[in-house]
Amino acid sequence: MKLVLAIVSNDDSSSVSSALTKANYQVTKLATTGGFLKAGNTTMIVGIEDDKVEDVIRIIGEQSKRRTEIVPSTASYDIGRYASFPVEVQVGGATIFVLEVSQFLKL
Ligand code: 2BA
Repeated sequence: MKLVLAIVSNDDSSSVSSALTKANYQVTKLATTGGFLKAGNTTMIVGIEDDKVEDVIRIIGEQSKRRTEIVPSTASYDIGRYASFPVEVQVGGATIFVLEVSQFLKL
């Protein structure tokens, strides 16, 4: 048995967990925080049989593809004067760990 830990952006967490649940996988979502950006992200925990690992990774990847989004940004030109302009940022993606499970119990 394997344990998949997938860290995804909060924006993708709902579609990732819905797609996994729809495909009959059991999922636990943890509210987590990235150490570098100190921003919230979501860690999914999925316990599965070994032959399901690829399918779970595929589903997570489909729902959390890296993409470019245009977001508004502001620049200050001199005291009291600001201009707003769009900038491209990369969002989405997933960081995935696959761990060996030595025991799986439900008491
Ligand atoms: P990613 O590499 O896509 O990582 C997204 C989040 O996944 C990370 O959030 C962290 O919560 C988790 N993560 C990634 N690799 C991990 C690992 N080996 N062990 C445990 N957790 C891991 P943040 O730490 O807030 O990082 C956000 C993004 O900032 C990263 O995106 C990466 O593009 C960049 N980054 C992270 N550390 C960096 C560093 N030391 N220097 C430059 N850029 C960094």
